[in-house]
Amino acid sequence: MKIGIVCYPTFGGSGVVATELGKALADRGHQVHFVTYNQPARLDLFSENLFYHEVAVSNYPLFDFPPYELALASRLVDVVRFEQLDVLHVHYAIPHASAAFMAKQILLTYGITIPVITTLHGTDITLVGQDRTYKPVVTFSINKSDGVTAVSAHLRDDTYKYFDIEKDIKVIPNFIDLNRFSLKPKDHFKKAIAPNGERVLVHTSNFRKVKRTEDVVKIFAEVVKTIPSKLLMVGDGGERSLCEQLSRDLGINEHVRFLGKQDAIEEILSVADLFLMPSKSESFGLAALEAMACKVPVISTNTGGLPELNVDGVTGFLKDIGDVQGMAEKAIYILEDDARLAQFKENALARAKTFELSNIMPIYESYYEEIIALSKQQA
Ligand code: GMT
Repeated sequence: MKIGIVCYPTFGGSGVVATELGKALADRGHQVHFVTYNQPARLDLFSENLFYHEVAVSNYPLFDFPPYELALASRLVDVVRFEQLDVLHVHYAIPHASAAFMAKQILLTYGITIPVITTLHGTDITLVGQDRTYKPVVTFSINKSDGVTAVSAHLRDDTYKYFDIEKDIKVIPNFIDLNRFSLKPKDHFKKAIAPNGERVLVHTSNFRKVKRTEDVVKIFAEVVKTIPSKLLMVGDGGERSLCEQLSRDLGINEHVRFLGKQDAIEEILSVADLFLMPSKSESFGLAALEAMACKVPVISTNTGGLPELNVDGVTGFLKDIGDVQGMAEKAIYILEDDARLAQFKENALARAKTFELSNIMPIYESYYEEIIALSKQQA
């Protein structure tokens, strides 16, 4: 198959999922064309089957807001026509689903029918999509997609709850490439982070408000009172400086390290003992799955799709949003006993294995085939 993938090229979860999926499809012999405004963060082009088409947004003094969606739609028309793609798979509805719809209509004038699959990732539905500014367009473009997938059952249900959707939404959970994440911890790195054998807690995110990163610092402040430990904060975003200030105010800054954006997240996770995800909303929690793939148990909230990933009392614990004390108590419970920690680590890995790339990728492949066949029938 020749597949066009549209995504955000940043470190966000939807871009990571799109990139890893594209790479895996290319490995399986499909030709994959990424169409976006920057080369995706995890995309290397050392494959004969991977292509990257940049969307250039030309500016003009009249434009206070350069029209990215139009530039994307035009680029999609161009790529679909000249690369003869079979299907377009767009990740994150805003604005990719509506740009793809526009491209599809234009392509019809050239006698080309291209099916569009939209994958919903989370904030495109739960936060941004519900904003009145975007809602009519999001509803329309989901309904006009030939196929729609959501990364968790909870996100599918939320989409039906908050939007007027007449399409079937197929749940295809996110996945993990266990080969990449089963690294042996690097002793010198572990020593540098935790010189006296302290436990290592990790949080990774884009430090947006929805991640409740201040709760991470507050949970750790409770844990470090009883358990000699260190906290690694990975990523960057609006809330980072608040967290830095909070860790100083709480007098724990010598135990907290802010590492900023990191490519080799698996190396950091390989030295970790516990992952903290106290998010307000999380459609799936890919960062938690990455941690579990590195044998790291997870303390999370019980929001969104997290209960579909993190199993309470088995791979970690789930608590209500804002229950800092409860999360800290469960973190201490896991960390205070070597044997218990080892069991939680094994459980986390076993759970991650059920989301192995090789299990999930064929589901996407057969969904593409189904949607392409359906679109041919309807043409
Ligand atoms: O978490 C973010 O804010 C980034 C966002 C994205 O689209 O890049 O992540 C969403 O998609 C990820 C991949 O499917 C999910 O694992 C995250 O749970 C989801 N984030 C939220 O729902 C807040």
